[in-house]
Amino acid sequence: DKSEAVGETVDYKITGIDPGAGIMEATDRAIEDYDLDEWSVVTGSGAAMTAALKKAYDKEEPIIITGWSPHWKFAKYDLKYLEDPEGSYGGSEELHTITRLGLEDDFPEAHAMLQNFNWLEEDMAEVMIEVIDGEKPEVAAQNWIDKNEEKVTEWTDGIDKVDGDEIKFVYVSWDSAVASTNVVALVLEDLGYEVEMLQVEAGPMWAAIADGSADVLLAGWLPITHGTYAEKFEGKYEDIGTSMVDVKIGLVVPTYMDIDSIEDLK
Ligand code: PBE
Repeated sequence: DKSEAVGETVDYKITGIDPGAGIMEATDRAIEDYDLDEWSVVTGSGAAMTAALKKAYDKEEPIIITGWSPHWKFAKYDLKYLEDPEGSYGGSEELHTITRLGLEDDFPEAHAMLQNFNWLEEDMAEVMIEVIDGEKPEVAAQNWIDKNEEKVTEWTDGIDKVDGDEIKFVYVSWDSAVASTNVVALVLEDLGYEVEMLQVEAGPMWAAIADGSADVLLAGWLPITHGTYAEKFEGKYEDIGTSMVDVKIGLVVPTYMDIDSIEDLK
């Protein structure tokens, strides 16, 4: 039977990422929803996951990863999402910009820019691909800004410059969050802000916004991926809008694998 074959080839392991990621919680849910008792999820990091993917892919070996888009892996490899008829991973998600309470009063110019901030999957992909090809994130971000003046002008149109106010971003080392945080940081620096970027884990990222020790996070994946965090800290943050729509999480495999659905793992 198909599932036994697949399970055995990957040792009944799904290659996951950092334990605080919403996609890990969703994967635990999938294991329950699809009765995948024999299966386990290996924790690690985004970088460890993509390293494992590269290693398997180069040898055309089977691998099942927790995957999301936007992500550069879809540009570098032929991959497919496994169908999720139970909806363990939700449907189409959105990226929300989340700020601490009071940011609008303290930094109205930054708040206005952040509210305007939105871009497309292919925009973010450009930055991510340059970074994975070896460019420094801040350089890749600046290159994207230089090539997309019109879009950036839309975000900053009519917003006054400030004089060195300090604003602090929190982000996780997910390639997607690295890309967006670097781009927005440069745009705010151009408006006169001094930007600090603090890399943390997912739980501490939400907690820092809720307790006011940081100002902004750009990687709020809602409604499902970070739903537990959003609920836990309800009333202690402001959701100021979406920066991207139609983003997605799920289980991802190379197209050379002969399975199509999470059900095939049962
Ligand atoms: N991700 C990328 C994150 C959000 C951004 C899908 C890995 C998560 O699962 O929490």
